[in-house]
Amino acid sequence: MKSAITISLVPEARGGPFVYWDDLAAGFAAAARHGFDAVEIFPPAANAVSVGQARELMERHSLKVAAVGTGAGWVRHKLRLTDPDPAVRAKAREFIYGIINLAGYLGAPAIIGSMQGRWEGAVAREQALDWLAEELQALSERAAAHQQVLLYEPLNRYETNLCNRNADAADFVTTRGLKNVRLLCDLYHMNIEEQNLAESLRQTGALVGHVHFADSNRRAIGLGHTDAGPIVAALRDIGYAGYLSAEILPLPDAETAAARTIESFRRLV
Ligand code: LER
Ligand code: MN
Repeated sequence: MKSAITISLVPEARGGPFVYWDDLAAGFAAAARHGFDAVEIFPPAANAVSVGQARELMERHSLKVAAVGTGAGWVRHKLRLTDPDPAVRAKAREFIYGIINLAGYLGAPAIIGSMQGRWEGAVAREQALDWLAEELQALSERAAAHQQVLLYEPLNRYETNLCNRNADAADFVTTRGLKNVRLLCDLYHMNIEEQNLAESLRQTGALVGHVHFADSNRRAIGLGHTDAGPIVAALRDIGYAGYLSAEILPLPDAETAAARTIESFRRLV
């Protein structure tokens, strides 16, 4: 397993669960100083990150890019893959295609989290899931062209009403035949929704594609009440070799959050 830490370049996401903010070069430098293997980037749009600059930073600091988030499509533009308006769904798809390409050029997968949206009003749950499956199929084909999977993230009940638990999401991607989609298992969402975090990861098995490494209170692992030992043991047992990526609040400050994360990672992994 490998370590990663988040960098947000989205001012509208202020207050959100990202350790480093606003400055890609400074975020890379800080991640390298703490000894992380990779950074996870949350960009405002695909064209806001220069592939050349990002590759240069990766090389200079010997860091990989673990994943690239698409949530700015929702936070900034209110685009969702399950919007009742087909024109909005098309814009959401185009926004994400751009990020899949950016991520692909950096050797990373893209994440579908908040852009999955929710079912509400005149849209029935089955209809929203049909739209989501259709979009994830198209998006995951684009990811495959970069030899990447597409990461789909179940979110807690306050952020979506589509898939809240790993088992729901696993059932969804399996029954819909989404062969190039893997799950992003975020320990913070899981702490709200799962009965047993380690057991849920064991059951998700080979579908675990990425992990957001957050404690119960969305602070660094070690600063809440999640028992991370059995979780890491479960990941090891299922043969997970991907990232434990700190999508966490920069509390009490970014440096402490990063230091506690890497300390916990080294102790556990
Ligand atoms: C995104 O990775 C996530 O976990 C969401 O909670 C962001 O709102
Ligand atoms: Mn997450």
